[in-house]
Amino acid sequence: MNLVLLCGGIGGSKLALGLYQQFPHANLSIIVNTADDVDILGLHVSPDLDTLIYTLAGLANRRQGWGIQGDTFQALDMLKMYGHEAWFRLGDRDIATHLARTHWLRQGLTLSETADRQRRFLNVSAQILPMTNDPVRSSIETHDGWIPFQDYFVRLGYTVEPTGVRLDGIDSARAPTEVFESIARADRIIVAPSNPVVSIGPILAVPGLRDALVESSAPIIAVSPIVGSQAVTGPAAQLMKAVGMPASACGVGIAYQDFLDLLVVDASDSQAQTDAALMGIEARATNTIMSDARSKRRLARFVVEASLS
Ligand code: FO1
Repeated sequence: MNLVLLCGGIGGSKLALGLYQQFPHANLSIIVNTADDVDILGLHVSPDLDTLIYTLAGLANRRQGWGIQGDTFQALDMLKMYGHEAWFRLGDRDIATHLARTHWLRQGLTLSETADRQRRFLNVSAQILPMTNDPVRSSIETHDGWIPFQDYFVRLGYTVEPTGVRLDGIDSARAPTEVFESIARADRIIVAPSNPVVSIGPILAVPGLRDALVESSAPIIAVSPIVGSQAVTGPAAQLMKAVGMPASACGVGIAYQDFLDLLVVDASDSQAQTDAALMGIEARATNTIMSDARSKRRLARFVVEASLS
């Protein structure tokens, strides 16, 4: 079975892990957002790629979702002594990843090739596919002007009101061939419960990618990251409002309606299925909160099996 997952960072990686563990014999290809990538002191940091690969490799800091379990911050402490801002908390072992990636990129490898090397060295068997090898960066509009995504998310802890989202570089970005090939051979395509604006949005905005989904004959199932009017984690609801989308599970379905076959909503969200039906979106409810290994695998099984019936 060929499974394709469209994935952002923390929420997406949880479902990725569920699929990876529940379907160990499937060919799992994961298309990953790279619009959160950031340059820190010349190092290429790819938060969503790293969150995903660390999660599948069993290295992730499970409590915070990002970074490496048990990592230390001595390099960052030293950088502070040199007057460097330290709000983006790079751990020592994590810095090794960024050093290796940046070195490989300077040797001429593409981001896809670095991700493939990284996952092989960390014994991850899933195919990890950055959405593009070209630089695409999200910026958030606030009442004080535009700021880079990581400033909004990490430095300001998404406490400022977003009023718009921009994806610099998206028009000239190209998806690597393997991304289109994975979609073409997919038996199921799953859209993770990741932020529909700044995680899944950039993937869908890479020229040609959304069309490939619309044309795919594989069932496409999305899991809503919104329960009621709130995101399970992070600023998805605020960002959806900022770009004029209803901040609800149904709003997620509307955002994907042109290619979506099934929307999976949380069982506690009584309004979601009714609203989705009114919009002509087929929805099914289950527990979508992935708090432990069992619930991740259970949701993974649900989304794959739901598309059979
Ligand atoms: N998220 C935080 O909330 N605070 C951090 O200091 C932080 C550091 C960090 C370092 C490396 C990395 O790969 C990710 C990191 N993240 C941090 C997470 C990350 O920036 C966001 O979760 C994603 O960009 C949103 O998907």
